[in-house]
Amino acid sequence: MKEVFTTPHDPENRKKRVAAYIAGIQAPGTAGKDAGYLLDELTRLVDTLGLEIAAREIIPLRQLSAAYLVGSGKAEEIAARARESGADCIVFDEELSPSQQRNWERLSGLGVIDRHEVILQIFADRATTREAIMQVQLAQLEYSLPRLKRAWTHLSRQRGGARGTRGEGEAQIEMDRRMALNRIHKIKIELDKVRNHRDTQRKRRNILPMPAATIIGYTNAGKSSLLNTLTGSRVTQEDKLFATLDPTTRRLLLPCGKALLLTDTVGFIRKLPHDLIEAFKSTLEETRYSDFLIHLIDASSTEVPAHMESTQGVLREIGIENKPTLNVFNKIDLVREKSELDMLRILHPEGVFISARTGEGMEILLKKMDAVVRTRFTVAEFIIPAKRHDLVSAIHRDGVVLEEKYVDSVVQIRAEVPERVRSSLSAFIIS
Ligand SMILES: Nc1nc2c(ncn2[C@@H]2O[C@H](COP(=O)(O)OP(=O)(O)OP(=O)(O)O)[C@@H](O)[C@H]2O)c(=O)[nH]1
Ligand SMILES: [Mg+2]
Repeated sequence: MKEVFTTPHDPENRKKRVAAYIAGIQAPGTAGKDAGYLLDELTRLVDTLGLEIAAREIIPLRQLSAAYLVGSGKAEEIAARARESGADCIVFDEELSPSQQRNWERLSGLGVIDRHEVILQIFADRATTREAIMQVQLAQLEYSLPRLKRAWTHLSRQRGGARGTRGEGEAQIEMDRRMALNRIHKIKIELDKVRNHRDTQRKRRNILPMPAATIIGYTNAGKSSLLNTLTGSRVTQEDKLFATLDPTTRRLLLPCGKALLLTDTVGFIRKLPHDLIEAFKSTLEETRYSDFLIHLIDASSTEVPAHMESTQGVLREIGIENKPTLNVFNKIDLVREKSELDMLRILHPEGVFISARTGEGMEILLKKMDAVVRTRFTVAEFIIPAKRHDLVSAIHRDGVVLEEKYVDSVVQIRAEVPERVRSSLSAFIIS
């Protein structure tokens, strides 16, 4: 039995050693075409992880069976094909229960993992900041808890199979379980500390907040590329899934002269493991403080509706589905058939069509962003003590000053300001 993830931080090394048999699943009632897309997506995920692809197949699920997901005869055949292909492990697109995973490993003699574990491992490989690392560890520990028995089986086989009595195994599992629970408890306390620190920082920053927007969307849609194109920054952009885990915020000057804080964040995917959404909730909650969202969609993908639906699903899950949203279709330079673009334009008349690579459509996008920001501005009249330069300059920075008069020791300002500036300066408003 080979461990699948032996060298988590060395994808090159892993590539030489571990080959995967990709088992796509065609659920009852799903078209073969859809199963094909899902198979391709799982292949990309496994490739992102740095494993070699030994072979792939789509397994039609007719009747679900408790032991192997598929009937045991079918399972034997798949296991045999996987072994013949030279694979070290089988990767399933469907989530396997801990006992199904154990049964498959016993049957095939290969490592067996599911999509959930692949995504967790990609996140683990990519996490660099303390918060992301802890968030992923938490999700991994929670995933591994019901699977400790499987880990123990691995271990006893590696040691030569028959060693260790059953009682010894049970005791070890109980000890591992307690250690894992302990670790989960500690990580949660640490994460709380990091989050409190961030909250304090945010509050400090938000005394006079600038308008803010977040780019969200399916993984690989081009979110980081768009942030880079718009703000001239250099966030990692890669043709890999989940290139970005940590949010990055940059300041952008809109054509109307107003500044906007633009954040690029982690991407979403179909069947994103719930524990990862939970773990990244606090990162994604930053999105809550945005005035609007830019939902970026890869227009060159044939899976636009499914991608949009999964993104909206995650937004619902974190409770921010009602934010004003601009639907922006990216990578139009890659769309070969004009009719496909026309169709998207008909289906999404409010959509903006761009290429973060060539810069096409960027002016229109900026205008739309301007318009959204403007709708969030209202006219207010302030009387501010002249010595409060900080407040006066904040109004200049975040609003559009229409009139300004210095009278005695106060400044009278009439300006268009965003709602949050209005509420934080409400004490100085006269109308
Ligand atoms: N042809 C073309 N490629 C693009 C465009 N925008 C982004 N890309 C490419 O698409 C790939 C993914 O881009 P990223 O900006 O990393 O995508 P992302 O949405 O940030 O991805 P994750 O962080 O993984 O969720 C990269 O190889 C980019 O160069 C575009 O408009 N046209
Ligand atoms: Mg990115």
